[in-house]
Amino acid sequence: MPDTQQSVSGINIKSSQNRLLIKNGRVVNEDGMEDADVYIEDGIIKQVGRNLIIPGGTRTIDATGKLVMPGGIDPHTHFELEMMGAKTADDFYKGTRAAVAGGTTTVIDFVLPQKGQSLIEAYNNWRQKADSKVCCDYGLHVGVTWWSPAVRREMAQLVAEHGINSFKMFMAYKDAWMLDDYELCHAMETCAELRALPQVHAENGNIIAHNTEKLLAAGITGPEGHQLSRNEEVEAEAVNRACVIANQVNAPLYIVHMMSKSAVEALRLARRRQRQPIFGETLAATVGTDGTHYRNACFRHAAAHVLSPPLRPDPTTPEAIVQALADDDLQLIGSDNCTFAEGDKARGRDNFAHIPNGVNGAEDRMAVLWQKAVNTGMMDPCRFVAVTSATAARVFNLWPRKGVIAAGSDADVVVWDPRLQRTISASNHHHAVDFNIFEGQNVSGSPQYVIVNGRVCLDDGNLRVVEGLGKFLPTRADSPAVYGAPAHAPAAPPAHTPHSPRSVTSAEHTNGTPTGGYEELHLNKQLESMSVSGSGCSTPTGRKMREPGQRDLQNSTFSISKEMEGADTKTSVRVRNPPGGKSSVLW
Ligand code: URQ
Ligand code: ZN
Ligand code: ZN
Repeated sequence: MPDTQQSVSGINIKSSQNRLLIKNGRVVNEDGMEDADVYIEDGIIKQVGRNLIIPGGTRTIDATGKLVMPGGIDPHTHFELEMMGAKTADDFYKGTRAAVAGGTTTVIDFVLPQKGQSLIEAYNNWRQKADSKVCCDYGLHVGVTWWSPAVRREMAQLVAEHGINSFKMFMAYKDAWMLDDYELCHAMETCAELRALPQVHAENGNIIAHNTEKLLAAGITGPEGHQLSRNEEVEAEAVNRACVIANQVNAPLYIVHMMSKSAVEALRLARRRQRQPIFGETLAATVGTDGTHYRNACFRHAAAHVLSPPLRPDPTTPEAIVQALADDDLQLIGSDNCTFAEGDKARGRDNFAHIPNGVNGAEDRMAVLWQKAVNTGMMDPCRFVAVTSATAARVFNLWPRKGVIAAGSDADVVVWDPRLQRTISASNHHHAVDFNIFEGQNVSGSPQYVIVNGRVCLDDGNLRVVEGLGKFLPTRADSPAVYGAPAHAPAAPPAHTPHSPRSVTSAEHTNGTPTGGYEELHLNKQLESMSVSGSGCSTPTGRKMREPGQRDLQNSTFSISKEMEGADTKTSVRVRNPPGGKSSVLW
C-alpha cells in the first residue's frame, strides 16, 4: 500500500488505512494466547475473534505463523535531556522512531528539573519539546530533584492538573539531583498522599562521591573507574534504604533500572516484608550486555557503556536478571534510553566522572529480551507481554487503554515474527548515535508490522513513522495496580492509611495501659502484611497483585513451538509454566 500521509498536521489518513484486519495470527496477552483475528477501525481495536464481519475496503495483514501482541510500553526513556553538560542525541522524534521500529508504541519519559527550577516550568518545557515530535503516544514522570514546600505544592498541581502520577527521586548524583533521606521521606510521603507513585534511582551518592575522589587520586581516570566507584553493594544498600523509607512513610515504591543480583536480592526481601507494593524495573542493557566492556582498551567503546548504576562485571548477571523477570522478582523492563554522541562521551576522557551517563535501548529492548528470555525457554510470550507492556500499563494507570489486545483498547499492536533473524548494529539502527551496546548480537524474533494508534508504522519491515502522530497521555493518580481497588469498592480498607500516632495520656502512664499508638499500629501492619506475604506482590488492600486478567506463572506449562506449528489444534491456550516460569521453547 502506498504511503500517502507523512505529516500529522491536518491528518487525513486514507479510509482504507482507518480499517485494518490482522488475520490468522496468534494473539498474545499477559494472561493467555488465542488464535484470533484483530479488527481495527479509527485507531481502536474493535473486534478480536474468529469469523469477524468486516466492511469492504479493509486492508488485511496476514499474520499466519506470527504473534499479535500489545505494542511495547517503555517506562523509562530520556529524549532531549540535558545532563552533565551535554544533550542526548535522540530527541523525541528520533527516539520514538527508534522505539517504534523495535515494537514499542508508548514511551514514558522523565521531566528532570534543575535544582531550584519550578517543576511545572520543566514539565511545560518537556511538553513543548515532545508534543510536535513524538511518533507514538507518550507519558511523563517528573523528577523531584530538590525539596521545598513549593515543590510539594507543584507535585499536587502536576497530579491534579497535568496528568502526572509518578515522581522520580535520585539517591545518587550528589550536588546535582540527589535528595537526602529526610527529603526522600517528604517526597515519598507526598506521593502517597497524592496517591502517586514514588520512583527512585537507588545508589548511595555519598559513597560514590567518596570512592570517586579516591580512585582519581590513585590515578584511575578511565571508564573502568565508573564501575569501581559504585559496585553492587552501593546499589543494594540504596535499594534497601529506599524500601525502608517507603515503609516508614507507608508509600508504595518503584525502583528504576535495577542492575545487579545484590540489588534484586534486597528488593526480593523487601517485597516480602513490606505492606505496600514495590515494583522493580530492569533494563535491556542489563540483560543484553555486561560490565566487562568497561575494561575495553578503546575509550570510545568503554565510555559508550557508561550508565548508572553501571553494568556489572559478574558474567552471571544477565541470566539472573532474566530469571528474576520470569519469577516476578522484577516486574518490568525499560530501556533508560539516554544516548550521547561520541564527542559528548569524550568529555570524560580524563575523568570517568565526567562521562555523560546513558546508553541506547529503546529500539532493541524487545528483541534483546525475546532472544535472552523467550528463545532460551526462561519466559513464555505471555510473561514477555507482561514485562514489556501490560505491567507498565497497569502500574502507570494506562490499562486497559494500553497493554492489551482487546476490543476498546488503543490499536497499538505488534505483529511479531518469532523467526525473523537479524543482527543488531549501529549501521542499521534508528538512533542518532553511531554506537550500539548490543552490536553484533544475532536475534531471532522481531516485529514485522508495528501499528501505532491504528496506523501501520512498520510495514513489513519498512519504517513509516509520522512525526507528531503520538499524543501526550495524561496518567491518573490512584492506579489500582499500586493503590488497590478504587475507593468505592466494597470491603477494601483505605490503601494508604497514614500512621496515626497519639500521645500517651497521663492515666495510661500511671496504670501501664497499652497505648495503641505508633509502635503498636506499626507492628499490627507488619503482622497483617505477613499474612499476605508470599511469592507475589500484595497490594495495600491485601489482595495479590496478580488479578484475574493476569497469568499465574507458578501454574503453567507451555510449548510455543507446538502452538505455532499447528501441532495443537486448540485455538485458545492458557499458558501454564512450572515454578520459575521455565518453558520449553523449541524453534
Ligand atoms: O539516571 C538516569 O536514569 C539518567 C538520568 C541517566 N542515565 C543513566 O545513566 N541511567
Ligand atoms: Zn536514574
Ligand atoms: Zn534513566
